[in-house]
Amino acid sequence: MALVDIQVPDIGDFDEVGVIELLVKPGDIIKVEQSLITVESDKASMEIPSSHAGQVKELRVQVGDKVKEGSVLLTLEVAGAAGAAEPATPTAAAAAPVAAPASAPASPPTAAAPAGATPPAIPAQQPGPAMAGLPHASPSVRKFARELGVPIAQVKGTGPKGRITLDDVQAFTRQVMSGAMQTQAQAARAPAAGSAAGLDLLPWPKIDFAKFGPVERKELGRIKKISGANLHRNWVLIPHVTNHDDADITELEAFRVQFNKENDKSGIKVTMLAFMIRATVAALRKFPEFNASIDGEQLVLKNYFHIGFAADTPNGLMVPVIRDADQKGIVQISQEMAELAKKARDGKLAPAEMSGAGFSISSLGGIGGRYFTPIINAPEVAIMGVCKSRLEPQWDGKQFVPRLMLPLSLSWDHRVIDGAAAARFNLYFASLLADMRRIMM
Ligand code: CAO
Repeated sequence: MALVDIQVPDIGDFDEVGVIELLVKPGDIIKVEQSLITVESDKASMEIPSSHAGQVKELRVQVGDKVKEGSVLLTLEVAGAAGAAEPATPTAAAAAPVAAPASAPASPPTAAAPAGATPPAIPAQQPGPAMAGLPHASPSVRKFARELGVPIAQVKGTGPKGRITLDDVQAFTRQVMSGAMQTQAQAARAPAAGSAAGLDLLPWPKIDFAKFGPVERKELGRIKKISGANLHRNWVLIPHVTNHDDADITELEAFRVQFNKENDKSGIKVTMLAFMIRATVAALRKFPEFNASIDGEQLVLKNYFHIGFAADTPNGLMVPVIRDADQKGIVQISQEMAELAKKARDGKLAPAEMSGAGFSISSLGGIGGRYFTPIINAPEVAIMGVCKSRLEPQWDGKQFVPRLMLPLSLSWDHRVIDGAAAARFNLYFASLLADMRRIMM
């Protein structure tokens, strides 16, 4: 056994080059011609091969160092008699910068070198504008990626100037594997019909957040897991569009406040949402395709009026249903809504109380906001979102007058509904809230 210092060979026109990647580490057993480090000048990057075989005892350079011909890169323990390492002599061609296209194989020229010839440095890719858009990686990293079947264009480089390193390729592989396992687990849980199979998405980013600061982990609750999976499927599978509009509820709100005052002692409290549910029923009668579901190539139009409403609970979002809302008055709807919302918050809703809706309303009016994009509650085809009403100046033809305006956000399934119908639905819905006498017409 003998120790040999491996040096930088003649690297042509370059006086000094920067070490940008270490391709071996202490303890590695390496072969003659195996690439040891990648260096980069302002014109090209290249790999420096080993002139001997043996085991790496000590690395004598690190990333960021500047090296030149004769610099010692590492100490190698080699079998047989000791001897000074002969620096490899790169050929003129090897020292020339070569731009390697993303899909091109590494094609190390060492393979084509005549037997016994000193191994040349392997030219990698040329940095700079010519390489814009191409992944920045050395031939050995490309080869490694190719062997693993990794699409190198999708690997995020963490080396200098975004260079893709061996570690990056390995990290990408681990990420894909864990993503694939998650997808398999999800597929096992997902219903067969209407699955989102075929979406060729990147794996979810796997990040060690603790690197950036203290974190804590909390298991998602049961409701969140169930509603999250449903919302995700609906968001991905339904071509959503949202139309925004405003309803003038000045008179309606004044009436509601007056009514509640008159009935204060009875404990009855009617809510704006109850009026909206009645207005929804009237709008669904006029626009039946909003009270429908897709079933294969058919549209199922519903002759019943069960309206879901989103309820915010400590455990997550739930959607209780007011059944046969067309047969109920505002007071009854208000009372039922209060009971159902309480049950939802107490975690006592029965499955039957959350099923069968033909259309849903999501009200953030008690909280705030202007507009939002509610996600359709499949198999429904539309949902009305409302936010907090506020006094705004409105032009009455002669002057601006203060009016209480309710922001509306109607999301609809473009497979069933068109934009014109959605705009008409909003207009009609707003006209009903502006003057509820229209419901009787
Ligand atoms: N504009 C202004 N004020 C409004 C309003 C509106 N659009 N809607 C309600 N309010 C007022 C109410 O009048 C009430 O005030 P008063 O007590 O003075 O009368 C207050 O806000 C609280 O109302 P509320 O939210 O308790 O009652 P509600 O009938 O409006 O709503 C419910 C009931 C269950 C829908 C609601 O509590 C809730 O959970 N909303 C959240 C829904 C949600 O999370 N949607 C998002 C789904 S997507 O993640």
